[in-house]
Amino acid sequence: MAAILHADFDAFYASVEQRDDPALRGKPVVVGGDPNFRGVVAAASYEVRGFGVRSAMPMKTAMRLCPHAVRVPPRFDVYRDISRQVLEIFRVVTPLVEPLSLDEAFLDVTNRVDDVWTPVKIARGLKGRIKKRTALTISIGVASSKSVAKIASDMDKPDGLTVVAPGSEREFLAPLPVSRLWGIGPKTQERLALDKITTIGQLVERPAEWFAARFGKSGPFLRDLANGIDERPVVVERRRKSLSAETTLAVDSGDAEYLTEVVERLSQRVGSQLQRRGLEGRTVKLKLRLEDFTTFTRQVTLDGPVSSPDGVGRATTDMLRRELAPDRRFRLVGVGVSGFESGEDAEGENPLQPRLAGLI
Ligand code: TTP
Ligand code: CA
Repeated sequence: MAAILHADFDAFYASVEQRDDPALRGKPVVVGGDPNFRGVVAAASYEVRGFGVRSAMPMKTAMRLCPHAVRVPPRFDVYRDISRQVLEIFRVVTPLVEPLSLDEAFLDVTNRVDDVWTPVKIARGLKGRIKKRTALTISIGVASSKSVAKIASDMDKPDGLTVVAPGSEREFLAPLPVSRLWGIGPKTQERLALDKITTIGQLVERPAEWFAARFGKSGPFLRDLANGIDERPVVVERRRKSLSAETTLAVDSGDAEYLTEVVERLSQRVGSQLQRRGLEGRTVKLKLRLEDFTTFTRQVTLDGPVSSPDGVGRATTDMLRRELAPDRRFRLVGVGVSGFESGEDAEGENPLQPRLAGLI
């Protein structure tokens, strides 16, 4: 039976800011961009969440919900350093570490488990180590698969440790909302609610044919997830080559202002993903589809690496400007960044040898 850990920092950016500035401790803190420049909330401290403030919300909305919140601009270099330190700690236990972003990773500890080193003990050891080294807390989920471990790590935040014993996955998942499952977003959730399916327990009662009819190709996978079955391995080296986002416009448009806004929004999305993954790229791409479906891309290779939403936005809006013409109407635009130089996603295997005794 596999033993998988999912480790996730609590209110990551916000906790780092509170750690480094004692005046922020116990206060409602939001990390993110200036509300006057359409900034969004990257991270919200636990204190400010009580006011309804959440990640990805416009900063303006956040400040309206909690006018006395303290806004701090993000310090990505600091977050990246902490992320590296923690991955090093993880790799002392096992080389099988899969980072998902700066603040999240899966660990496959199956081969490290014995009578003394149970998965829970390994998880406790890691939490202690990380707290000592970084003065930050993480929450860990322990389970037989990635999917269940990830759901478990979220159950007891902050500073949580949730163990789902092998064999009890279904029971653990049954009362939880379907939205906890990978791939079930707000739209699917709404559709399922029409069928009176709101919990994972209600979802698993449906037969295999229903899953196939409802979800097509991904039906069997989703049915497995709902049953607590997930065979996906922890992947150590996933060299991501590019990050991108695209959107089909509600109506074909040639309007410069509107198109610029869409390209800026996509650039923001790609840029913030870059930052969350600690990646920097040199090549920025703009994808365009005309109303007659002709599709083409323009790309630019920058002198220096880009890792910020604004940097991506500058490059893409420049390229867009050159493609605008009075008789040209677009139906799709996309933004992508590639040519990564650093970051966890692009890192090779770590030479550190697993050494459990080092944990305590
Ligand atoms: P999350 O793990 O989603 O959130 P969190 O660590 O702030 O809080 P939680 O305790 O609930 O885990 O994201 C990790 C970091 O990634 C977060 O601190 C900031 C960044 N982030 C963004 O920049 N934009 C976003 O939309 C989200 C969701 C996160
Ligand atoms: Ca987190």
